[in-house]
Amino acid sequence: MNDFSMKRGDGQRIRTDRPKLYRVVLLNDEFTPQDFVLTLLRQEFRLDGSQAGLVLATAHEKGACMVSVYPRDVAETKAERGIDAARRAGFPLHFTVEPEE
Ligand code: NFA
Repeated sequence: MNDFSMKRGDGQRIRTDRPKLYRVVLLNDEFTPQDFVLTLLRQEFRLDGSQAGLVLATAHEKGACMVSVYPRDVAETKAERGIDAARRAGFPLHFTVEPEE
């Protein structure tokens, strides 16, 4: 069921929609240096070194890899910040955002 349900102090039951989650997906390209991708995955997406290495390697080999899932606005902001940082550095690195399920 897609709701949170909890009792307030006065006994009233409060339900709110659980936010839908969206995947941020890293796309491979031929030009963006691996070190740049690793730094971005660590700094923007808060992956640790081994997670970042696995995501990088999977995208490199298979063409794409899910980075993480977030509520929509967070996913879109992180993807945009990643794309912007790459563009500023002169690289074509790209992320997409897609709904889970
Ligand atoms: N394929 C890039 C390279 O060999 C590295 C890369 C991996 C880029 C994953 C984007 C995503 N320099």
